[in-house]
Amino acid sequence: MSLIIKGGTIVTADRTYKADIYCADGVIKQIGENLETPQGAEVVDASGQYVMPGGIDPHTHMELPFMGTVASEDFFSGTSAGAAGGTTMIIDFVIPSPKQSLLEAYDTWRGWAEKSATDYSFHVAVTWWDDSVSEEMGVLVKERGVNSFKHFMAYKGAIMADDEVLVNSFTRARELGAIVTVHAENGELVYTLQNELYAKGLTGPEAHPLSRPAEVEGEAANRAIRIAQVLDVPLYIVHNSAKDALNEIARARGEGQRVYGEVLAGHLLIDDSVYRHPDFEFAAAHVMSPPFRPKEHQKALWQGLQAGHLQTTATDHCCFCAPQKAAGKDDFRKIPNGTGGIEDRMGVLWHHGVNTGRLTMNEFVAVTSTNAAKIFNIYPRKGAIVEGADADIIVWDAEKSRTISAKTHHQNVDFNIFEGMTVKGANTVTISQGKVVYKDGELRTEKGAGRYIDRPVFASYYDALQIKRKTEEPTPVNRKSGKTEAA
Ligand code: URQ
Ligand code: ZN
Ligand code: ZN
Repeated sequence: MSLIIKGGTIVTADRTYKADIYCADGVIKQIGENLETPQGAEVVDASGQYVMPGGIDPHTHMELPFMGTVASEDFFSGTSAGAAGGTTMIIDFVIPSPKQSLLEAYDTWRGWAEKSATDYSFHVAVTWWDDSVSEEMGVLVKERGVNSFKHFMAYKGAIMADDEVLVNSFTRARELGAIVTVHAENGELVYTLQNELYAKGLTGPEAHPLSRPAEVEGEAANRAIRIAQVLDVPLYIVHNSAKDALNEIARARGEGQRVYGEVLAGHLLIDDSVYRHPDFEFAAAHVMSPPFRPKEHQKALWQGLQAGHLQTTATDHCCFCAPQKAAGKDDFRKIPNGTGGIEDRMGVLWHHGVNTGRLTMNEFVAVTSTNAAKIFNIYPRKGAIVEGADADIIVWDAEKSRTISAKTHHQNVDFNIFEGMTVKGANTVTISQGKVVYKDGELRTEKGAGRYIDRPVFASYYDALQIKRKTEEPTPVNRKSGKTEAA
């Protein structure tokens, strides 16, 4: 199976140039001007279009069992919808129940993900602690290709990690050379505010954002940053929705701490007015955590992305249909949290990022693909257009307009948070492992074609952190001599 992409302009995170790309055996074999078309190779005509690394969505939850139901998008339909929108890899989450073996949960999710159409990997959540968790984190790193561990600081009574779990898990991750990631909301505060609001008779979705104000996110972001700072472990904060969290990240990064920040396409474009919509289904369809925020937060998040305080974009694709959301009809605390977006992230970020001048095309590639590959240590296999990289590539027509709608999207959910939005700029072709999986509106994905992608530990930033730690090693005072022993 070989394929040649002719006549396009290649756009990577660091340069823009005209060249053809020849792919065979699932990888990029040759990049150069006016390449010969080898016998039997499929030709993709990219003239007048851009050619970019396929999008990497580092935050999805396909078929997640959550809040008494299961997300409606499975690994095949979700990765296919991603391919339709220019995303060629996801990093999903294994989320063990408290007291459940991490390895057992990992095997369960691996089974579900077998049906994926494009490549995938997993962050593993640490939702409880004892020696066996520490032990299994070691097995996951050394034998299962896991290099990132997730911690939900919210969801009290379910999967919330308290400070004891955070400190133990962060310490263990450092020993293993893994990065830690957090959902930063103070779960105790959320729990108290939820119950107070409900007791006051505020039972509708309009209470959801009131129960998790931006300060609740800012506190948790700061707490995670400070714990990571003291323990010398790199930290990645997922779905930053508020300037309260962004400011904590910017402060820490300004002081040289290795903290990375992710922002969702939805949080960049949607505000909290959605929760005051009179229609329950519309408002409930937007219930996710952290919630969509007042407008000034969107402005700050775009600035954070432009300034480099936030490095990646994602979707947190976690879909629940109206009948599922109706579980919270009389009690907002029971509305399954989650929204979709995997099919629209690339288009909405190009339209509101590149077409507005907020982002260059190269920055667009960085925040939709390359940075995630670097942080999660799979660059340049992923997120790059270089010889030897996986042939995960999109052909992008900057002039192509489309209007987003649940009526036409490929996502397996009955709602689209970007409903009615017209965006200019779209992938015309998506290539996964050197095969065309989407072309001019037609999905050609195959169930099970996706591969699990191992992610090695000790990314380069890790070594730097360990060197810093060594140089700051405290020296014991020799009480007999009364002098500090020479370092
Ligand atoms: O918190 C998450 O990331 C998962 C449970 C998806 N739901 C959500 O509201 N973000
Ligand atoms: Zn989350
Ligand atoms: Zn999530």
